[in-house]
Amino acid sequence: MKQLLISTGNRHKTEEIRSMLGEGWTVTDLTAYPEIAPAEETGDTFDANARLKALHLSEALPDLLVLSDDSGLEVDALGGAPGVISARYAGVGATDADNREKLKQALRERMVTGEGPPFTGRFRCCMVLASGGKELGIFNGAVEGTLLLEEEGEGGFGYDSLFVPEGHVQSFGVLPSEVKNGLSHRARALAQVKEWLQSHD
Ligand code: ITT
Repeated sequence: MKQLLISTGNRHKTEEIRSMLGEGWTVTDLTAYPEIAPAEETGDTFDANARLKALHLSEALPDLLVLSDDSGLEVDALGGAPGVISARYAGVGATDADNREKLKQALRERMVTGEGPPFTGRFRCCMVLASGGKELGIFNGAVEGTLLLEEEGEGGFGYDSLFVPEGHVQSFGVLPSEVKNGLSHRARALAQVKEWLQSHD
């Protein structure tokens, strides 16, 4: 079995990556290393934070193959917010539900000015692969879509229940995980990671 350590404490990301990689891979994450403090996400781009997360862990565990995932939602009518601060949009320690509430409120405020709906946006994901404390590659994926003003469905995590991907009429909170994992920002970044791994086997 090949081993991949995901530099994340977000179990939803790990589950999606594990399921997309499929058999042949043992996938672990930061929850298996409680003694290692997570990297501070001080960058102001997805790329910068993905690098910080990958290199921080790869320096601590240089023998392992490390993959980071920095991701988030951009909404055009909000000037790209919540963007890189998607996980803490409603403040440090905010839950996914707090963040969704803040997003719905922000969209309602834009409606007053006649800007939507539909509100367009996208999920972005940047992944960095690292080993021996060095970057091996950087990979980006995005999925375009529109935002809902009320949650739809219980599936997924984060902003999934408010996001309808292009080509579909239901949110990621309703669509089966196989559909999300076939077209998501994370799936598109991971497809490039897989290609890189195959060509460097
Ligand atoms: P790590 O830094 O430990 O990986 P995190 O959740 O803090 O975990 P990020 O800083 O990359 O990760 O923030 C990503 C946030 O963007 C996440 O908490 C969600 O709110 C949102 N997000 C990213 N991918 C998503 C997805 O597939 N579906 C819904 N929301 C997503």
